[in-house]
Amino acid sequence: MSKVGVIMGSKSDLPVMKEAIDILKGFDIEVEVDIVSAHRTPEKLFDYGKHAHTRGIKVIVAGAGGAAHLPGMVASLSPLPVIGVPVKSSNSIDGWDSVLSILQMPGGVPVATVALNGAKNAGILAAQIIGCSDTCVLDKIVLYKEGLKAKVIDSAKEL
Ligand code: RP5
Repeated sequence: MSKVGVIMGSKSDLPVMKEAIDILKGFDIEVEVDIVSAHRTPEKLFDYGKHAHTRGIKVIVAGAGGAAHLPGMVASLSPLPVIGVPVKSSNSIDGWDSVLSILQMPGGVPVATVALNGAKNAGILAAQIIGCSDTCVLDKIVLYKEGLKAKVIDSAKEL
């Protein structure tokens, strides 16, 4: 079964990153969650980036705040697609530091960066990548999108 790896730089990122975990579980996708700090556990980061693809992980969602090097460094080490979540953490000035640290990658090393604290969208995007080769997941994403549409139509009726 395809897995998504969700990693974050600190336990303090969990309230944000939980939105990615929850939506992925809602699509019945197996999630492997870990804390990997680019600055405090660089050896673990290296090991994770080098080996995540060898244990069934197909996409990595990586969240970090402030000088957010985790998503980019994991992308530099792993052959897997990496989705970066900039987190507005306690050490972040205003969130732009984490956004730009994750967004402005050099040519050859992409990180698909979502909005500040946009972990839910990161989870959906990861599910969509899995859905490209897994029709069960694809069907669930089709239903999810139908649900989004129905909510808007229902809310318009309530006006
Ligand atoms: C980053 O520093 C982490 O990803 C977190 O967003 C931020 C603050 O970490 P803590 O000091 O709360 O552990 O590396």
